[in-house]
Amino acid sequence: MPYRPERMPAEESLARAAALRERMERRRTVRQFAADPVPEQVVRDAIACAATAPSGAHQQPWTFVLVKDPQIRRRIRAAAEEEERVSYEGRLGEEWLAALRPLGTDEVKPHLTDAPQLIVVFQQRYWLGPDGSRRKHYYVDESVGIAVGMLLSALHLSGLAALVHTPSPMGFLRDVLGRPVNEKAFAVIPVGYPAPDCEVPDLTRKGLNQVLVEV
Ligand code: IYR
Repeated sequence: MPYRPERMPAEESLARAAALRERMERRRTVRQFAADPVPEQVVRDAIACAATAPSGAHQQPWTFVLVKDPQIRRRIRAAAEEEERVSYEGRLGEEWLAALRPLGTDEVKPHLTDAPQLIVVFQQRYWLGPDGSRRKHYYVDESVGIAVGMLLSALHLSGLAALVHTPSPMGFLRDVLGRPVNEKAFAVIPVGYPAPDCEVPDLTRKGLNQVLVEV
């Protein structure tokens, strides 16, 4: 079918790209959230934005679970902290622990219960029909990674902060959230406003000249 979006004048593109770049450069991962509620529709709209991501063979191999039930959130936190404890006590290995040290992370994950919203992203490793039949999904990691990138952008540009948390192993999430066997947890994303006393590590990003190669 035809696709004829109106072409944006170059000056407007330039202005928008520069403004967007500046806003995206202000995004920070947040680990301390204010207790204040966020407008839930903002989160739903951000998830809808994420679900516009391109995907392998347009299979859209993602499920976003918005976890509201405080009891389920407590179970997720307990299970995640238990796994993280084992990780931080040595499973990660010295090199990995050293790489994490500047971030100041540890096994205590209050944001899992305390952030006003919690999104758990699942990847559908294969398609599962109602009769149990299976079909292959293509480029699932790439597709879901792109969708999560779009989710983080949408949340940030809508004024909300987020954290991509990847408890490892994450198998417990499928059980706790009652997801089907074809789904595998990809990330846990607490969402909210930064706490009034929120701190972030003093990090700088690579400059464009370090990440862009023009040939
Ligand atoms: N999953 C652990 C450890 C962790 C790993 C990486 I790589 C990070 O960038 C941050 C944390 C945790 O959530 O603490």
